[in-house]
Amino acid sequence: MKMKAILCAGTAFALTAGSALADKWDMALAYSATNYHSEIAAEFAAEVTANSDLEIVTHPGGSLFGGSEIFGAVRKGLAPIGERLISALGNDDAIYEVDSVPFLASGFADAKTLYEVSKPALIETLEEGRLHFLYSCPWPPQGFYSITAAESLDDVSGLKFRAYNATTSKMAEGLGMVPTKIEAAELAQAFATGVAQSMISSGSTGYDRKLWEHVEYYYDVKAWLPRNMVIVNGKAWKRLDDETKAVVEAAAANAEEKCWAKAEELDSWYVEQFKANGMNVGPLNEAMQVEFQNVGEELREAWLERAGDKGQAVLDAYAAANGS
Ligand code: PCA
Repeated sequence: MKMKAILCAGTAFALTAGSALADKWDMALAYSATNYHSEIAAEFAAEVTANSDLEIVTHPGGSLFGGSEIFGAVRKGLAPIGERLISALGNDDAIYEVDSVPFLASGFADAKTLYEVSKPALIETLEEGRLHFLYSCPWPPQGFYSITAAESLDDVSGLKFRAYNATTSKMAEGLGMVPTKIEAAELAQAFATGVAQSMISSGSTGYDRKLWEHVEYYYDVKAWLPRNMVIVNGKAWKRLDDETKAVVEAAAANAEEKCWAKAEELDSWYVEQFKANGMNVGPLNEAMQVEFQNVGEELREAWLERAGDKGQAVLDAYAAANGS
């Protein structure tokens, strides 16, 4: 009996190994299943599954790997495919932080231009790490959440600030707050327990985590539009035949186009939901906006120093694309 079972299993393995059939990829996602990034990733996965012999199964909410683990997991091949917030990878290469250079691109059109001019450098950097790039999609412009009204630096001084990358940590420090890195999946808990009292993020993440239950103020700072990217382990990518690769690339292009449109469409809707749930929503006062911009300017210079010629080339291309 036992022998037969082993034989059967062996035959099944030989059959699958001998054909391109029935490859399955688990796709690691960090954000809520209902967030548009995750929903569109699920549509991407369904499109590939329907049109090829490759099945892609999404695992949202950090259920396969937590947000901070996904990049390493895909690089090591522990997950063949995953989505990661690019600007959290600044320790690997400063070029990953270009979308979070403060006040460089504050709206969707500029963020798209910045994406287009920085894409070759992004792809090259990923390839050096043996990763294949598929698509990238933005978060809406980043605002400031605070449990207290932020009329002056004194008001926010000492607040525990939830950071998602080095830039947000440094912004917080520059403004007199105390940063701690917390992934979006743990956000509601952090605010509920007082581990976090302020943050910079989009309306999207505040909405997903019902932040109005903990935070009263949302300021529409438009600091930058960070992006997620979907990447594939280099070896897993090479194992696909050309036909499957073409299906995956086509689905990725569809996902990217839909996702940019969805982010823009939802931007003001999220903020409407904040108002409907009793949050105070509006711009920072002029003096505070200037404080944010001044810290931003310092971070921009520090970034350029780290990013060197590669960073300068992207900034030059961006300026040229904007006609300046
Ligand atoms: N949401 C993600 C990253 C940027 C955003 O808008 C987060 O807060 O983790």
